[in-house]
Amino acid sequence: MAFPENFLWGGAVAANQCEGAYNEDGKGLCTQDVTPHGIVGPRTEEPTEDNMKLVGIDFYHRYKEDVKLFAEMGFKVFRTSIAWSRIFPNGDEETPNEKGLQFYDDLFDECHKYGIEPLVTISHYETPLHLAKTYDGWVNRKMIGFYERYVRTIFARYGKKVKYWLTFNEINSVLHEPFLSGGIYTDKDKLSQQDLYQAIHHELVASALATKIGHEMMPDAKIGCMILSMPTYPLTPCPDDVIKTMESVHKNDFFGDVHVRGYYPGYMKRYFRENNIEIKFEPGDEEILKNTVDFVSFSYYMSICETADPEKRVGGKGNIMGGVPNPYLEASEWGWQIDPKGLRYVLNYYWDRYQKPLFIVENGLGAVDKLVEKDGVLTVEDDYRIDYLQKHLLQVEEAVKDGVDVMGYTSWGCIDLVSASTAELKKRYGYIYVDRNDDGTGTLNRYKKKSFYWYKDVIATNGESL
Ligand code: BGP
Repeated sequence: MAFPENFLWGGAVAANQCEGAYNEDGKGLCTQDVTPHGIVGPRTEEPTEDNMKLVGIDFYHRYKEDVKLFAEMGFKVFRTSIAWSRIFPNGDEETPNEKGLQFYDDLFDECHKYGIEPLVTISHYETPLHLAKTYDGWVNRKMIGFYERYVRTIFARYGKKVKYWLTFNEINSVLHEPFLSGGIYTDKDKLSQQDLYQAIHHELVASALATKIGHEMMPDAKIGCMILSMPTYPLTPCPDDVIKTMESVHKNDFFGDVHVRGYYPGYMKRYFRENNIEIKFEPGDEEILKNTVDFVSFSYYMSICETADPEKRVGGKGNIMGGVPNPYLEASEWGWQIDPKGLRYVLNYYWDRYQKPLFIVENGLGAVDKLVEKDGVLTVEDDYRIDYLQKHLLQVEEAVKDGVDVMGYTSWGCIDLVSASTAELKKRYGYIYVDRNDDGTGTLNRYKKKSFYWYKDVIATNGESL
């Protein structure tokens, strides 16, 4: 048997992509409420009706039905995020919103009813809008204090119900999406490298501080970082391509390196020197950064290539960050190149680099699904999804055989939800189909796809059925 006995099988979502109820029970606005087109379109002043996230899949009101379905699949763990603006509607007030706190109490209780362990992302692309507008998000050092108050509140409230925590979703994505990822209101093309990296410093300090506070308040908790992983291969064996690839990988490794090693790596100090970036460290920051994580979690959807040759540097599409397409790989309908072996590669890479338990907290195929009737029941024949997941999980198995310590696997969007990059619902990942369309029509009813039964079997056999 390749998968460890207590392997944490499950699924993942984020509050802003599924809950809906964007202004109910005292919730404040967050960055997602004004980005009706995800990362591709302009943001709006106010929430607009075409924003699919305002209703999402109505998880806020239907979570009991959904958790029951997760339990039927045999989930051991369910990853979701807490919407910061449900707890602190503006982000900078002193008193939390009780109704928001109550919602997650109820949700976590519901999970425990079925023996499902919650895995909670503290901040998943949903900074309170007021913090973005008033402080320019993480560019402002005050954010550390607001985040600290928020984490102290949720640790105190849920410490007995939640063991696994992630400080920031895909923390390195702020390099490419400063608004959604870092609540930075300044236009992307006007944002200086100086401000961007200062914002990153604030996030890294906040993350280490949350880890410190979490360990003090919840001795049994396991706190991890979460990185957007994208193995990057040199396009050719030309040494220039190899070095260019190394440099581009460093930009992302910076985040994991600080989280695991507890200090800034030399290659970043060099980058800052050569680009006239001066990171302001306050007294105590260096000490705080030494509070390193218990495990490293990451998303994995695709790999990319890198080249030093400007003529070959055509941009490929990708999961927030693009890259040079790999001529050996096929792509999904949204242009994300499919590379199951890249998952084994990245697991080995992180294990070699960090020697910390690894958790794959996102992976999956975004595809257009069609609801059909089979034996009198509505379902989706999503063999393409099963094929994708099967191939990736077999590579996880290979990595486990390589000796990599893998804690668990939560596939992304275990129930259909609104896409982060395009804000569409037609890009579906789930084992459970939700009847909602991008024009706002649909009953919101849930239907089990073919992959639902497939995954149930994978979990029941601890991966033997793969
Ligand atoms: C990651 C995000 C998720 C998620 C996923 C799939 O970047 O952490 O929130 O949505 O990618 O991306 P998309 O929804 O754009 O298909």
